[in-house]
Amino acid sequence: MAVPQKTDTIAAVATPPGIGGIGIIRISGPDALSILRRLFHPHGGHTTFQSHKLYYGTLRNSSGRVLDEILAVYMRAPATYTREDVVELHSHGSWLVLQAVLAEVLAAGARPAEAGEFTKRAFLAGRIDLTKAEAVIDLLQAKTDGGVRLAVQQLQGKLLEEIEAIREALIRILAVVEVAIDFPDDDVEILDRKQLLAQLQQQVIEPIGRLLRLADQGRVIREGVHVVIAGRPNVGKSSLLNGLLREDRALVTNIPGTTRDTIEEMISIRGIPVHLVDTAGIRAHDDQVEELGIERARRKVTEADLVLLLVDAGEGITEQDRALYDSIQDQDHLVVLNKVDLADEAQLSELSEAFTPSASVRISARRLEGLDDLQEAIYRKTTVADEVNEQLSCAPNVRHKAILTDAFEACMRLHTAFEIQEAADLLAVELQTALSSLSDIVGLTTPEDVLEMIFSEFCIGK
Ligand SMILES: Nc1nc2c(ncn2[C@@H]2O[C@H](COP(=O)(O)OP(=O)(O)OP(=O)(O)O)[C@@H](O)[C@H]2O)c(=O)[nH]1
Ligand SMILES: [Mg+2]
Repeated sequence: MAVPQKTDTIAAVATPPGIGGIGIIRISGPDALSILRRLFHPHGGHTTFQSHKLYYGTLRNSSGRVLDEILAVYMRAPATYTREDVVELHSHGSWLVLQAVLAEVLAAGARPAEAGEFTKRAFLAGRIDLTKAEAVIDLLQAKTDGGVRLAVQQLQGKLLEEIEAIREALIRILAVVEVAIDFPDDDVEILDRKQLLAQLQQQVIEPIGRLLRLADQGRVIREGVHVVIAGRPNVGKSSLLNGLLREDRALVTNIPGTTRDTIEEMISIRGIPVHLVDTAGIRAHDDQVEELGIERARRKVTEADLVLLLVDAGEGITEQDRALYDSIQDQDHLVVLNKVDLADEAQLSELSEAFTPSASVRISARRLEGLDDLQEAIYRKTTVADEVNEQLSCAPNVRHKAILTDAFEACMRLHTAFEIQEAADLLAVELQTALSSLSDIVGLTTPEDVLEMIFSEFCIGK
């Protein structure tokens, strides 16, 4: 994206294509008002436009033909989305009308806006920081209620506040260290290393660590988790999928090897989108189709955020269960003892024992028993334990997380440097590194190519 020149005026259709009651064309830049005057003929013959007030009238092309009856609003800079003069034309929501109106606006001197250019102008004008600009994209693309909530909070500056507080703490420490550099002889008195270390720990390292944990949580809320139901044939995997969906989605029979392909469906557990995957029962077999299904099942298991290892409590633990259990040791997992209606307490305890230390949950997929407990266990396994989701106020995205990780590492090096009584100028270097990382998050020093990547995710007109 080219760096927008201050002098040009951009325009785009801001509403999505298709038929709608109303469609909006947005114009931003110094010529916005003159373009409005040229094309729009207000009812009642107004000759001046008050800022932020809607006017009713007709929109005409250069030869005077009426293109549509519209409402128009002129918003004077700087109290606008971009901090420039902005005009919005509210026409009928026909794509043809919108295109015709846009063509007139362009002929009158505007140029077509690039994707995200309105928001980029808001950012470059300093009205919003980069985290708020990213929140706009998140809000437009949110797929869950939780995702919308996080985006709105970020738009209101929750993440910005957290980052600013950490940045300020770093600046306070840097100020002391810089005095020590200027007066090297007084180094000992000026640098109360113990106190600076405590400050670094409490006001920088701990908050960054917390944000890093929230980043993982944010991913879960925005995108959900992949939970794969695995086990040997006939243990009741498809019955469990159906039970959690409360619908007969997958075929269930008493013939081992019923499910041959993977089946994916989504459920919501306390607002978290859970992508449930039913798989082919895993066993040694010479049926080629089943073999392909098993291969696919194994792949799904390795990609899962959480594996539910299903075991038939009526039959007890088998060699195959044991082998499968061993193969998922490095992954987050829950052991699910199914068909509890076919086992007594002693058998169940023995089974739980056999899978220690892994947590196990008892259910009957056929009788729909224990499914609430299982959902609760899934929720607890896939969400950060010390953060209550409903109260989650901000969650860094992937870009923020990478930067925060760099800042965290710089702070850990700084921590050591303080401890081993490193010279003040070396401390300053690490402090600067951490500071400049945090500045990248809010967009103070973000390189142009990164900005370009972020804003290109927007649609045109935003
Ligand atoms: N008694 C009892 N039977 C169950 C329970 N859950 C499932 N079953 C039965 O176990 C058999 C196998 O169930 P499925 O859900 O098809 O098992 P699966 O693990 O998907 O089997 P494959 O797709 O062949 O790997 C069916 O006859 C189910 O009715 C349960 O909780 N109790
Ligand atoms: Mg099945």
